[in-house]
Amino acid sequence: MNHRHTPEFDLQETLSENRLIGLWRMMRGFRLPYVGATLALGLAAVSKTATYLLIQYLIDDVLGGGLLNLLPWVALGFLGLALFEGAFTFLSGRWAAFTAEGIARRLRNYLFDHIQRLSFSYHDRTQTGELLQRATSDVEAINRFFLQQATGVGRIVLLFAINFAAIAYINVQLAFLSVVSLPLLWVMSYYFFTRIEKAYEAYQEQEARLSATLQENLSGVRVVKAFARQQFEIDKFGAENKEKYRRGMRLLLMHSLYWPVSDIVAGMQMLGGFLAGALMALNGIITVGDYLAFSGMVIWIIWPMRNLGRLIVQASTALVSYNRVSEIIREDREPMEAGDHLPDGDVRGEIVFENVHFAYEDGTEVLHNINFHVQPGQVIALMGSTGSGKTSLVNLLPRFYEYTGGRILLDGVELKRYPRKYLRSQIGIVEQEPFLFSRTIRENIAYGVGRQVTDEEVYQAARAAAIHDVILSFPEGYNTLVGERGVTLSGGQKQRVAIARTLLKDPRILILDDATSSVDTETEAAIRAALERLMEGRTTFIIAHRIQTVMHADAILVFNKGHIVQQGTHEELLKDEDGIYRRIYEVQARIEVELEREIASVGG
Ligand code: TTP
Ligand code: MG
Repeated sequence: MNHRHTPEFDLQETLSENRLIGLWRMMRGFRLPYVGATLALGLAAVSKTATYLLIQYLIDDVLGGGLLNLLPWVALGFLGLALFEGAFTFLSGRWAAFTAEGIARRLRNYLFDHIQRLSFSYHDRTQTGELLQRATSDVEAINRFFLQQATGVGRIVLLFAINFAAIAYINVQLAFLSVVSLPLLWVMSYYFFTRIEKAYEAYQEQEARLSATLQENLSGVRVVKAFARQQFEIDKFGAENKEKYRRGMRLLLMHSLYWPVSDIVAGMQMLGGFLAGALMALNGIITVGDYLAFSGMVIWIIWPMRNLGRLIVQASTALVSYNRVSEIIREDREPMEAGDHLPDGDVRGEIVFENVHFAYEDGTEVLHNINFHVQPGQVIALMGSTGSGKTSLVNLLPRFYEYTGGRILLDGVELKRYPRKYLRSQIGIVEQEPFLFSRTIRENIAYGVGRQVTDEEVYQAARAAAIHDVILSFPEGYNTLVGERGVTLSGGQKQRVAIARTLLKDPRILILDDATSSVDTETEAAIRAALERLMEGRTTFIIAHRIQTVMHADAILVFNKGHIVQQGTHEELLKDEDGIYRRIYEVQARIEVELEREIASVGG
């Protein structure tokens, strides 16, 4: 059986304000083995009760009534009942495990799938460590719930009902006397349930904080070392860890208070039951066999009562975890397919911005009234000081974020009408801080194309990105592992692998977000020459700080604080004596001249 997430099983639809209903719906597809597990436990319980009734029969009728020839049969009966009980206990364990592990597996797969499909803004505001903790620890709590508590409830109810009925069959009064403390146990359990729920929630929150701290520390380990801030980080972690310890102690205190208290109540109840039974037997109201059977069965009435309390208390943790997991599930995915305009082939690449405004979720506008027009195949350069909104602008094109005002037209059609999936197949973006996976270089370059690629295709892309020779110089060439288990690439090498990855995808619209910032001018010139061929026929956005990089563009947009303050070709922009572009040009030219003089003096 394959329980992969399918469109028919959308966990989002199963969510419920009532957490028990939500958990019940989460069981869809696993209810049969669940019912099987519960019934098997019930049958095992029946055989236990039957054993006590057999004891009563043995004493009152076989021994007391002189039917000694039946003795072997009674012995066989005991053996059969024991085997029966063992077999069904085993089966129940298997089915419960199948249910719980199956549901947990499906939930994990669903979460993995779901988390990747959430919007950029969701990930902007959510800590990785927090998500990690919910996808692991909270899923485990839900797993435990199905493994122990969900099947346990059935068993407890059945055990209670059967033994209560059996005792009532012996004597009704005795049956009711055996359960007088039930309301007290319930009130107590409820009280602890609410307390433990709160304590556990606080505990899980802190655990998430701790794992977020750890995760961030590991990602930023270089910064920590570079600034020699180890002690600061250790103290920070220590403080978070201490808080977790404190909350953990509190949680365990609640548990360890509840257990003995419920045990005392249960013990008193049992004692009372024995006493009442003994008095009845002495007064001849019930027989000695009745009493012996009762004293066996009453345990199986008290035990479920006490354990139901425990189970309710333990279930509180699953309910907390259910909430934490459903907070993720409730988030809507980025609708990848939504959009009524799906062209058959590729886009031409004509892009028009009309009075475009954009603000991130916090509401502060970072792009104001942007207007420009790009013909298919043109190269557009974006320049401007850091934080002026260049990355924000190009991120609008693949619909990573939605613009908040104005219109963006692609081939004359508003961008919002294109499905995101289509846009992203048409647009290739080399991110400002490219991320490479801990896989081989070849896998990293081939990552963006959803098909098998030939070595020659990979080499070609790598050559265009001026990284082919570098890769060949590694001992294992294209099979060299990148990252933690392999070579550490320099910033410029990483950028070039990322460029190769995007070139191989062969997009109609190419976005290079500061993609050659860590590459020396000579290598950049080589990349530019190769790109020039590749850029032919595709609309290209280049974000860069060097005049050399942008000067050949068909149009240069100069940004300042979210506004386009200048636009035109290199020559046009230079004419404006007071313009930012001219100033940047002069500063860079001066530096260049000085640099050449320096080099000449050193060389001479
Ligand atoms: P960017 O668009 O990142 O500015 P930039 O790309 O021009 O800067 P750089 O040259 O350094 O790459 O940022 C514009 C503003 O938007 C800035 O105030 C930070 C803010 N911002 C967010 O709030 N969330 C984001 O995800 C990004 C990318 C930027
Ligand atoms: Mg940027």
